[in-house]
Parts: sequence; C-alpha cells; structure tokens
Amino acid sequence: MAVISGVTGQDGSYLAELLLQKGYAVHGLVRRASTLNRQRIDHLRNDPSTRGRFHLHYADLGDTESLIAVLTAVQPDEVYNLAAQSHVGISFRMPTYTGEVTGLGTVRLLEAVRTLCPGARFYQASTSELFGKAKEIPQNERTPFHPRSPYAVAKLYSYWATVNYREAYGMFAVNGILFNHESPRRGENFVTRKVTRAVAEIVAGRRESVALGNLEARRDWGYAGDFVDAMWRMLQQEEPRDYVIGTGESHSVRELAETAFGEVGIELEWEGEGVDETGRDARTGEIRVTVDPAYFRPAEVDFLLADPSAARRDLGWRPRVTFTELIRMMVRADLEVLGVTA
Ligand code: NAP
Ligand code: G4F
Repeated sequence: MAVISGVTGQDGSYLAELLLQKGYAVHGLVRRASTLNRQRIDHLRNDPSTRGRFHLHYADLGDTESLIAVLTAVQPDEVYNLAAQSHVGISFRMPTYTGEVTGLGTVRLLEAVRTLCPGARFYQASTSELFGKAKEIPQNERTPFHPRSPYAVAKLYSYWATVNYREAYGMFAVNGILFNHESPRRGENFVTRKVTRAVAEIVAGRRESVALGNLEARRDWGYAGDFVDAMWRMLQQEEPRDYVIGTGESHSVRELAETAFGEVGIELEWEGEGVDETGRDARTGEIRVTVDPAYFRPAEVDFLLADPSAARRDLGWRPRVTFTELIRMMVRADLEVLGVTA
C-alpha cells in the first residue's frame, strides 16, 4: 500500500501507473481546486483493472490535519512525497509560499509518518537544483550543494529534514536527487513542454514563434517514465540511501529548440546576440524563436549533468529513452493533441 503526494502532477501520474501495475493499492493526495485538474490520472480512475486499488484523498501539504487523517486511515507501507510548488522561476515570485509547501510541507508529512506509521518507507523528491552553482561537473551524491532559487533553498531544507529523520529516528527515509525529467505530461510552463507545444502550434498555424529566456543553460533531460522506476527501486533497497538519478548527458536550451523544430523539418538559423537573438527557419527566413528577458531568472543554474553511476550499480537503474527520443515523443504528442501531422 502506497501513499503518493502530488499524484495529479507529472511524476505522480507515472508513479501511480507503475505501482498499480505492480499490484499496489495506491492512495493519492489531491488538493481542493475550483476546477478539477485530474487529467493526468483520469485514465487510471476509469481503468477496470485498477478498480478498488486507486483511491484519492483530499489533503494539502500546508494542512497537517489532512495528512494525519489520510495516514491514520491508510497505514501505508510506502510514502512518496512528490508534492511541491515545483516551478523554479515562479519560486522567485512566491518565495514564502514555496518555502511553506516545498520546504515545511515535507516536515509536516515526515512528522505524520513518524508518529502514525514509523515503519513506512519514505521517498523525498529531491532535485539537481540543489547543486545550483555547481562545484563540479558531473554531479554525484557527494557534490556540495549551492542552491540558486527559493525553490532550491526549500528543497535543501527538505533534503536535510529527510536525512535527519533517518538519522534521528531510524526511519527508512531517502532522497532521490533527480535531474530534469520530462514527458508529454510535463507542465506547459517548463521549457521542454513550452517548446514542443509551440512547435506543434506553429505547424498547426496557430502561432508564429516562441519567446524563451536563457538559451545557454544546460540540463540533463530524461524521461519521467524512466525516473519513477528509480524512485520505487530506492524504496526496495535493504539500506536507506540517497541517489542521484539522471541520464549522464547534457544539452542546452538552444539544442532543445533545434531538436524540437528539427522534428518537424524546420532547421533553425541563429542570428543576433543577447535579447536581440532570433532563430529563423533556414528555408523561409521566418522568425521562430525570440528571446524575452521576462524569462531570465534572478540567479541561474548554468550547467547540470548527472553522474548516475551509484544508481546503476546499486539499483540496476538505467534510463531507456534518449534525449532525441524524448523530444520526438513530446513533439509527436503535442501534434496529436492539435490533430496535425508534420
Ligand atoms: P508537478 O507536475 O508540478 O506536480 C506537483 C504536484 O504537487 C501536483 O500534483 C500538485 O497538485 C501538487 N501540489 C502542489 N502544491 C501542493 C500542496 N500544497 N499540497 C498538496 N499537493 C500539492 O511536478 P513534477 O514534475 O511531477 O515533480 C514531482 C516532484 O519532483 C516535485 O516535488 C518536484 O519539485 C520534484 N522534482 C521534479 C523534477 C522534474 O524534472 N520533473 C526533478 C527533480 C525534482 P496540483 O495538480 O493540484 O497543482
Ligand atoms: O524547464 P525549466 O523551468 O526547469 P528547471 O528550472 O531546470 O526546473 C525543473 O527541473 C528541476 C530539476 O533540476 C526540478 F527540480 C524543478 O522542479 C523543475 O522540474 O527550466 C530549464 C532551463 C532553465 O535554465 C531556464 O532558465 O531553461 C531555461 N529557460 C529558458 N527559457 C526557460 C525558458 N525555462 C522556462 N521555464 N521557460 C522559458 O521560457
């Protein structure tokens, strides 16, 4: 029996799918909103094979009592804490709220687990953003942290809270330090999905171009479906330990744009510099990419690249989907949503 906070998010939906396939009963936490936002998990709710094994409970990481109520009722064997205000750029606009949910929210859940079901195994969704202004390339479990955003600072608090509950109370509590992972279910305002969606809309004739921020930032982008498997593997180990999960390959935002447009036969040609730089369709000359400083961050994370060798060795985990396959999958999915082909 597993509890997943953040089940309506990208990772929560893939993890729920995986655990249900493995025969688990899955209890997802959902927060109240004035409109239902369960598109990523609707297929699981309507699937006859999961009937009676997939349950949703109203709870919020800002509300201790709701967490206590769910854990008391469910008494899970595993708890995956995936809920967060997860957007780095937006965390600069909402630092206090981000700290409240992404930082303190973890302690609310850890404390509820400690008091109500201390034998449950706890997974914390830690992040490569912890490395921030990275001290070395690639980054592994021993690389020092230097967070660069309110989001990363909040995640640092959660990281150490998880380590502390392990050391102080002997709980099986671990951090997955996950590098960026994407999918067709990725939120529309993260850069991969923003680009693949824009490409599809351009093909559909619904827009002309996409405005981006820092084109030089580099990320180690993998496929979310692969990464949730690593989360599960971490909770099946004999000893609780934190792991870096990533592909070991890094690409710039510029390369991401080139790959996504290349997928629909548009070769980008760059000209100009800084905020005046544009990416044109090499064949037609039409501007497809512009730079808008509104998307620059007050402090940037320039270069993330994972060294996932410990996960490979101990968990037997390897990513299956390559960067190019991932972007192709996302572009194809966004084209399909719009009913167009390229
Ligand atoms: P996501 O799509 O933004 O999903 C976040 C989830 O958290 C959603 O289900 C959201 O609910 C829920 N949530 C937000 N605030 C909440 C609150 N106050 N109480 C309860 N639930 C709340 O994020 P993701 O990409 O799936 O990432 C999952 C986790 O991994 C996050 O903690 C993220 O920070 C971390 N992480 C992600 C990556 C990545 O590249 N994707 C890498 C490293 C770490 P609503 O649907 O109602 O908004
Ligand atoms: O897609 P992003 O917003 O992801 P970011 O900031 O790396 O954070 C994601 O991955 C983290 C793991 O490392 C997670 F912890 C976190 O929850 C989230 O899932 O931005 C990626 C890069 C950044 O350098 C950003 O400055 O792309 C750059 N970028 C350039 N133009 C843009 C844009 N980012 C966004 N969101 N939108 C742009 O227009």
